[in-house]
Amino acid sequence: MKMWLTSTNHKQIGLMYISTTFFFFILAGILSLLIRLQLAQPDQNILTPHEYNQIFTLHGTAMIFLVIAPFAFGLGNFLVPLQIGAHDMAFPRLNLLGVFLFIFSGIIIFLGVFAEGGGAFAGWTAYAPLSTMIVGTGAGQDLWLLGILVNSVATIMVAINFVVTILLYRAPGMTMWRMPIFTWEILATALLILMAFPSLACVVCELLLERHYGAQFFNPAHGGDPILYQHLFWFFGHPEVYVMILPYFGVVTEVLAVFSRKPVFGYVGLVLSAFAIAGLSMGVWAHHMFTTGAVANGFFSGMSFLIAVPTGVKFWNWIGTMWKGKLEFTTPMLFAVGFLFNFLIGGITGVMVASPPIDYHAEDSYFLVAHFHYTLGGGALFAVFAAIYYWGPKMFGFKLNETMGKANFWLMFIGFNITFIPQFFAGIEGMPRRVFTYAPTGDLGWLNAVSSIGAGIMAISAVGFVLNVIVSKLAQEPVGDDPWGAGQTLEWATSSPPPEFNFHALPPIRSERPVFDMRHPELAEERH
Ligand code: HEM
Ligand SMILES: [Cu+2]
Repeated sequence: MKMWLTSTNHKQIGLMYISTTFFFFILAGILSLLIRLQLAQPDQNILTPHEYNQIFTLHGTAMIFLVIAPFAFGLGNFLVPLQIGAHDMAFPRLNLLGVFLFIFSGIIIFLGVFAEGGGAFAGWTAYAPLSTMIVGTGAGQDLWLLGILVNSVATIMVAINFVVTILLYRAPGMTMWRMPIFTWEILATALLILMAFPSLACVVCELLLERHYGAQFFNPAHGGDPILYQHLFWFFGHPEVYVMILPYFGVVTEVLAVFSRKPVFGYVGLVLSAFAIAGLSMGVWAHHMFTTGAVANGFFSGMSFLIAVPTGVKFWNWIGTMWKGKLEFTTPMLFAVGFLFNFLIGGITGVMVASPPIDYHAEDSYFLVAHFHYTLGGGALFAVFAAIYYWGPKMFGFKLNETMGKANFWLMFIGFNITFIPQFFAGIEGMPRRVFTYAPTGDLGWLNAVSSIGAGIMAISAVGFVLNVIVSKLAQEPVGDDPWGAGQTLEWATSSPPPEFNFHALPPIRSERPVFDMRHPELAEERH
């Protein structure tokens, strides 16, 4: 117990992030099942409108701030020092403070539900004036705001740590152009956090000042403007969706290369496209505000279309990596390929809603809910599972059961698509999001029933995953340094789990795959 409270070791802190996100994933998953239960049929009253508003607010908030983004910080904490040949992160104590602030932020956010009047209810976007409303709301919204503020400070801390570690703590020979793609994506993510998160911290403080100290930032009656809130929120909010996907682009790239038994295809293109995406993502925020009529739709639509170009480069390189490879469909590989399928649908529907005429119809409908679940659920979440199955042996010292793993994947993949494909059509038929029920018009009844069945299948898959962890932990089959026998990057040159100081000795580093070069010197290629 003492080690969990005091160790500043990056691997320990990585596991603290990962186990905490897993706990919040279970909570946020249960909340999503409650939503699907309420929406399974029209005109149901299993939940009251206020309960429903609190539940989707907490579900979305948790999945974004307490699951998908921090899981990547945990994985990065565990892996980045290993991948660059360092013994730890640059600021170990700041790292420990950061993970505790993160855990604390989650507790504060969830404590809100016990406040008089219930928890936050204004969605994960907390738009003013809904979120500045005091009358009839208790401390739930304030605790949510405080939790988000603490979470944003913790996130800025971990980003600083990643940038300094990656730029200054690489082992001799580990030049920037020899770093693994995952580490590059973490660097792009950390820089994006430093550019975007201050806007979140600032707008949360403004909301708290407006709720309790008479500030009038967003109140038009006193010269304020609710549109200002949306600008400040989405200046953070859109880059945040890339903070939640860039690390997983890295996960998928590494898994595809290892289980295609090939080097990454288009290494430089993958690196440059990560920074192109990060840069462009700072210039598209107002595509969330097309329907306000208060922004330059043409400009922000054009910028949003542009992001498809570097994303296309990534898809091209992922396909190139698999092309003519010796494909091995292990569980991590299945989740990585599932990611490609789902994220493609998420990406294409993203381009659709980046067009203002289509967005006028799709905004705040279930078409949009389906779109961002394909990118964040079908994309990022699938990559989370790929990462656990792929790097699990390195982190825990045992492999998860492959047969149960494949069942986990197929149930998750089928369940996911059954859940969210009907939502596109419910949205096209005009079903609004964030409303606790709907009238039995058109196809909405059966579309939602099918969607809820899909969510049930996903839940069974998630239970299967938990069982797999328990069964595999009990079996505790020991694994060597390179359990998949195809390691390329440095983490596969040390034991599983690694020793406290990471490496007894480092292999020579002359390319982006030093472990492969060490094992196959006859095939080794130098990369400058
Ligand atoms: C695991 C299965 C999941 C199911 C069944 C599910 C279901 C839903 C549904 C039905 C809504 C819409 C509620 C409404 O607008 O009335 C919703 C909202 C949302 N979900 Fe999920 N979700 C899942 C996973 C995820 C994941 C992995 C993320 C990742 C970030 C996520 C993020 C969100 C967000 C941000 C919202 C918007 C909340 C708001 O309107 O403020 N969900 N989810
Ligand atoms: Cu956006």
